Amino acid sequence: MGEKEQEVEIIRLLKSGPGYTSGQLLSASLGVSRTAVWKHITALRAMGYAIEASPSKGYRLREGRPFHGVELQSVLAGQAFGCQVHFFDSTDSTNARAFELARNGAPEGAVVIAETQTKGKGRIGRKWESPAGMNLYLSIILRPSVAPQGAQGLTFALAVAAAEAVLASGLKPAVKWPNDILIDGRKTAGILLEMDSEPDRVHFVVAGIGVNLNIKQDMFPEYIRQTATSLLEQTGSPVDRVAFTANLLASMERWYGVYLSEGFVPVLEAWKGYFRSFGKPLKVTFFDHAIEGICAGVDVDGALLLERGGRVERIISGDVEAL
Ligand code: BT5
Repeated sequence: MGEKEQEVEIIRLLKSGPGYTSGQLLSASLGVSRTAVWKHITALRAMGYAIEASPSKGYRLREGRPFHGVELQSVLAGQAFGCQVHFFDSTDSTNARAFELARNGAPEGAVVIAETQTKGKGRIGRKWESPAGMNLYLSIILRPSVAPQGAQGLTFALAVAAAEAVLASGLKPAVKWPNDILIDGRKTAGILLEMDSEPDRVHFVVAGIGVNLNIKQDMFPEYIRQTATSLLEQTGSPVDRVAFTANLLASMERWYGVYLSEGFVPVLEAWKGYFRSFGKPLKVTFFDHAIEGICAGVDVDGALLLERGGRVERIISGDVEAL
């Protein structure tokens, strides 16, 4: 076991019981000396873990833990999504980091997470607000054997996975076409897919997802305060970011698997289960103009159908707003 794996294992053992874990048990499980265990404890404390030490009882992990790759890895053992976790206290954009890693050959399932992003990206050059210490900013590398058009369906698969993770927190999420997750009509998560491809083959996809977990309403910048929300605001209790992330990655892995093995149909069916805009008036904004109509659903390819003046228009990109 390498040094990092030993730290991961210590965190896993400390979390496995409510009380103290003896230094003897830790050193026996890791196959290292008690002094080596103590060194790891010191390193983990330096990362912000509140670990109490009692000479007679051993070590105990207190609540209020930071969000570190080391802890995430301790709960992800065996999952393909999260096979590598590259954790940054701060970076410009996790998508940019993941893109670099993918270019250098990082495997499918490798994940980049940051505590804060200085240039968090939305679609078409927009910004994703990414304050430190409270939310999730994650990018994952995917290497599907599909043509570039096939990657579009992935957005829906990942939106279903994100909705499922929010549902597991006891909330009622909705998807906004094509890929926002809303709670109570307000944006909680956004997904950004970027890819490296040639005309008929995808080299890799970087799927970025930002989820507002523990941010308070008054901490959102003014321009999104009325349109954004977080899980904390909706449930009233703080979210364990490690547990949420592990759950989300498991859902993403499952829906990615469904998409690859069964295709778009089951993904779209699941997505429709979270889509609540049927029959509702919508405004769709494009680059230089906007149109309004009644939502007539989505077609087999996932395009949005908008009824206007007796005709149904098929929309493949644009920003949707409920009226
Ligand atoms: C998205 O774009 O919703 C995709 C967001 C993807 C963010 C993740 S975080 C990890 C990874 N690394 C990155 O750099 N990006 C990805 P779009 O549909 O264009 O929505 C952007 C719009 O949402 C902005 O123009 C704001 O109006 C709003 N917005 C910005 N930050 C927000 C936040 N934290 N919560 C809710 N709404 C936000």
